Amino acid sequence: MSHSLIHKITIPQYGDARGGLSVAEIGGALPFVVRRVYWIYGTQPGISRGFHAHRKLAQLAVCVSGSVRFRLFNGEREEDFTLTDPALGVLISPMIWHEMHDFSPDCVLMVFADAEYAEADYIRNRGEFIQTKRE
Ligand code: T46
Repeated sequence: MSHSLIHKITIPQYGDARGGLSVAEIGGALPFVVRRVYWIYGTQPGISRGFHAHRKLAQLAVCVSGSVRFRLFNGEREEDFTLTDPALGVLISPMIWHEMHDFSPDCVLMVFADAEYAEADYIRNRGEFIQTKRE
């Protein structure tokens, strides 16, 4: 049996009667030291994003508001997972092709990354990605 491509991380919640509070920290939900955080929001209807893999970068994506569907592809098979819970993260490991679809209008997707931005780390061509996986 093959392992799932979707590696989910449960983020501790300390919400109470006042509302929610979730924490990602080293030794807890964060599997790496974070060197960059970015967030994607106000995505226009019908827009999909991603369509690339990273050579070395590891990331943890948390949908802190709304929902978004991730499609992960390891060069052989694809799996989809919809993030709807601000207390759940999905790992985007190196050399995993990823796409984001079906952003809800209120979606805020927060991404924690283990390195600074580097365009050279992206593989933005699916054919090149598949070829690189085979090498
Ligand atoms: C990823 C998925 C989940 C920067 O200059 N610095 C940054 O840190 C980022 C993230 C982006 N940019 C620039 C590069 C492009 O000119 O912002 C522009 C839009 O980036 P991109 O088209 O790569 O956005 P997405 O949503 O397709 O992908 C993003 C991340 O770039 C990517 O690393 O894994 O979200």
